[in-house]
Amino acid sequence: MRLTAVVSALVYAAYAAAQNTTIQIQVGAAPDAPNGPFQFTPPMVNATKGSTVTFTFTGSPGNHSITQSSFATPCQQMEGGFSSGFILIPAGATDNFPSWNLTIEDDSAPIWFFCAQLIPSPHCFAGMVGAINAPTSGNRSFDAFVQNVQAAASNGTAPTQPVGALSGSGAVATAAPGPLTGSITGFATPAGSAPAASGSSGGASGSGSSSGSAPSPTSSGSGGGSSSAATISANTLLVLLVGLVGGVALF
Ligand SMILES: *[C@@H]1O[C@H](CO)[C@@H](O)[C@H](O)[C@H]1NC(C)=O
Ligand SMILES: *[C@@H]1O[C@H](CO)[C@@H](O)[C@H](O)[C@H]1NC(C)=O
Ligand SMILES: *[C@@H]1O[C@H](CO)[C@@H](O)[C@H](O)[C@H]1NC(C)=O
Ligand SMILES: *[C@@H]1O[C@H](CO)[C@@H](O)[C@H](O)[C@H]1NC(C)=O
Ligand SMILES: [Cu+2]
Repeated sequence: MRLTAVVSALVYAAYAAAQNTTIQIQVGAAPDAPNGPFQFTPPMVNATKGSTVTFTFTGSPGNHSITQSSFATPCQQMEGGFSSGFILIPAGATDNFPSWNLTIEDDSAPIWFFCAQLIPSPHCFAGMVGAINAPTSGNRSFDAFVQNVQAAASNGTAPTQPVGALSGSGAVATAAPGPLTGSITGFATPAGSAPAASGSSGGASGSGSSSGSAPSPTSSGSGGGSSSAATISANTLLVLLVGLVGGVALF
């Protein structure tokens, strides 16, 4: 009896761990990184409902945002989309990198995002985009999204500047990026705690006109390493515990 309770608690814990994983995405990269500084690494992850995607602003120097877009207009904040605002990491910073945690509320539809920074030229046009739960093939795949990015880059309509928002479509953060220590600063970061209903008023007002001579777009890449590693280890734990239950049942 008691053993059964313990074992089922363990199985439940493993199940919960398998469901709610923490997925890491790095925001920005070093200037000499293989695909340049304007990237999310990995650009594409899968995250089940209840999982947390932790973005870490490690790119130094960097001044980036994580802003939700639609599939069709990848370099514009979508109406009701989340935005971290911009976090400036000065040159030479090596630690105390701030993070931003997004909890996935709906894993049934892809969540698209980009960096809205315009300096020195729009990062989105350079391929600084990402996706959560995007299909790998088909007409709404990550590759199709990247084609929309390339179309936006040649069209040249600069990203409008985002309104900081904790709440997005399908995902929500409970706090602004942090900690902001030393010379690390934020611009247009969201204030307060997440509202119950969807937050931001959208904030697409007017459009800039700097037709960026974008640095060469980065390849679409297919990361996802850390997410699958997290999923695999949680699943492995589950399998081991199920095995344990089986073993206990024999005795
Ligand atoms: C997993 O996510 C669900 C839904 O958000 C939540 O109720 C539960 O407490 C989470 N479990 C863990 C272990 O974090
Ligand atoms: C960081 O980016 C924001 C938004 O473009 C801008 O307002 C701010 O001046 C930038 N900071 C620096 C130090 O470049
Ligand atoms: C994000 O989550 C991690 C892990 O729980 C935590 O250490 C960090 O402080 C969180 N960041 C913010 C800005 O809340
Ligand atoms: C995410 O899941 C979709 C659907 O199962 C799959 O096609 C895709 O390869 C996965 N992506 C990653 C990065 O694991
Ligand atoms: Cu950027």
